[in-house]
Amino acid sequence: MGRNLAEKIIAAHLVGGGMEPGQEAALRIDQTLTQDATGTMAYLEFESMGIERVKTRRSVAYIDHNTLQSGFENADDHRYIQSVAKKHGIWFSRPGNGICHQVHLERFGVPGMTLVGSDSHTPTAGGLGMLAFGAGGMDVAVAMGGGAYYINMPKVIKVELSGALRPFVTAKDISLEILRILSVKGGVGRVIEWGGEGVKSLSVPERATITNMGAELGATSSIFPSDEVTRAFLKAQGRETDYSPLAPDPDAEYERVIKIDLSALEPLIACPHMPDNVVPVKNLRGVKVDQVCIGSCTNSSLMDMRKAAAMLKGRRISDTVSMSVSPGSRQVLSMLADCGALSDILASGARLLECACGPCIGMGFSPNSGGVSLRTFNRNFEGRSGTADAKVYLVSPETAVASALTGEITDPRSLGLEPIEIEMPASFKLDDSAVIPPAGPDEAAALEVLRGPNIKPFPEGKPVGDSISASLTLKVGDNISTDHIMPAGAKILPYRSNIPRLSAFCFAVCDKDFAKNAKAAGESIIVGGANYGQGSSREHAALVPLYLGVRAVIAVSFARIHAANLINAGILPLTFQDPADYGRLEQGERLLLSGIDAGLDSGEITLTAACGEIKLRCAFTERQKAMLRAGGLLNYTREARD
Ligand code: MIC
Ligand code: SF4
Repeated sequence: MGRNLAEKIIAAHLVGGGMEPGQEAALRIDQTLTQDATGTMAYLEFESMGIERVKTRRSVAYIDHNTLQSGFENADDHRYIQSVAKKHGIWFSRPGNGICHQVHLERFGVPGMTLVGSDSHTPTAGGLGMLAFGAGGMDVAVAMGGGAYYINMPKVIKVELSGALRPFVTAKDISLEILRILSVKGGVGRVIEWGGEGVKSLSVPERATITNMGAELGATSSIFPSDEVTRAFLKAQGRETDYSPLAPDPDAEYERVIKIDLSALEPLIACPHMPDNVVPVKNLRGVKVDQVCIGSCTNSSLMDMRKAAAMLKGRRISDTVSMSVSPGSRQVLSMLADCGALSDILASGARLLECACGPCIGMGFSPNSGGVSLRTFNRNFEGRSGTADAKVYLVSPETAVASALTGEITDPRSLGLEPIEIEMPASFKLDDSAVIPPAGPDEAAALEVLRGPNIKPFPEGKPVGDSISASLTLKVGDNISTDHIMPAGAKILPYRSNIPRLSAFCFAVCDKDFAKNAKAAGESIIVGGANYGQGSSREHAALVPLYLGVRAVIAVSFARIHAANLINAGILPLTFQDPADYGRLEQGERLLLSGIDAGLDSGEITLTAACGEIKLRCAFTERQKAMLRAGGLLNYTREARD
């Protein structure tokens, strides 16, 4: 039987475990990436492992999230990351050089390699044929140290594309269509593999727009084949030698095949507050728009920006719309300036923001009260923009510009504009001067790591033990995202390396007293609904609850990265055997988990609550059980080494 693409790359990197359904596969990792909001923790964890030099083929530290620097904290974190990177063999992409996923695609991604990044949108690199995973910082630290990265052997869904996109219908609309079909839970435990004739018509950045939003499906990864389009992109980036062709076997098997006819697609829009709340743009015609943002790791490539600029050229945005444009990288910005497209953007009345995540993570440019914001981004969770009552919609750059011009939600096809034809450049502008190489091993030994006062030690997990008696300090519903658990935004992000300070904001969106109550309780348990922990890879959504005394989370189901982060932190993620039992628990009551040690092996743990006994499921691999018994990944790694 032939192999699909995901299986081929997994097989080529398998260093332990197995590839059968239900098994855990241990993978050798070729490359890692970190960004600054998760990077400080990842490097503190890496340092605690006592390894001198990274063992990967390439590790890159990006600064793209916390670039506001409204106090000393972010700048101190940047200096820490820069110094730790130089010492330990990691390349450092300076602030302003661009968003990690965009820069990695342009300058470092290699088809057929594995990549683990401390950011959930790491699968963006699947646009180049990499098998890339978003993970918590601890997993990235272990991978940098040469340890394996573990995935539950995924099922693979093939999405077969036929036809070609019509004018003003874009790769973003393909991302939204698959979200409409599969929902934010539909990719859990799966790799999404893109194929079919239609693939040839999509450029690498367009493919990356699609793999990027694999994260919103909850997928383990998302990947395109590597073909002549990939070769042309790498050649234009001066990296043709990184090219190798990659395709599934003709008789490869898939769990399911979904067919999408590109010529039948139309512009789509995700409505507040979920990326899968998708309808045709034309259904919302006339809804007044206050703000439009173009950028983020989903839609900030040169082609995205040039198409937006072409639509803006010679036109003015509506007086009632505030519009931002953040190019994905210095390369993109510089090429926009060289070809004059930047002037067209500026002349239209749009504001230029720096090459960083910016408004996507609430780092400035928050909408007005109750404002309607159309964004080319990937997430529209409630409050993420920094304005609690804003209504954020997700769209393509073309729909965003059309709406900015008219001041209301507008299908770009309705403007009667000529179709935009922009060729991918034969060569991109190459300047890696904003990427600082690591020191050689001799020089590295003498280098000092610079730590500012904002960098505090991270909390260490403790063994789960045989019983946990704790209060149910918080009960939440379905689809709780890590933006609920550990919100981001300009006020909070500066404390990503300061867990005690960060803890005051934990779950504040759901219950402003949570941090206070959890601290007072000493030890506590959280109860959640389905898809608990969806969204980002931030391990802070596990480390901060750990700091506040959370010992277990009981949910109807978990998102992949968050469940892994809980185990890495030594917190028990348990699910209800009967989801109806969720309704029997009350916030504030006392809970007892007993027989944990035997339960880890039998797969069943008993919860005693006010309503009686409830059976909980704990389907862990041997490695996960060992981690929980040791009190988390770092303790487990240290024990394994000693
Ligand atoms: C996000 O888009 O939510 C983030 C901010 O990039 C996160 C990482 C973080 O919280 O630092 C992610 O996607 O993993
Ligand atoms: Fe940055 Fe937004 Fe992409 Fe996260 S989703 S990496 S915040 S641009």
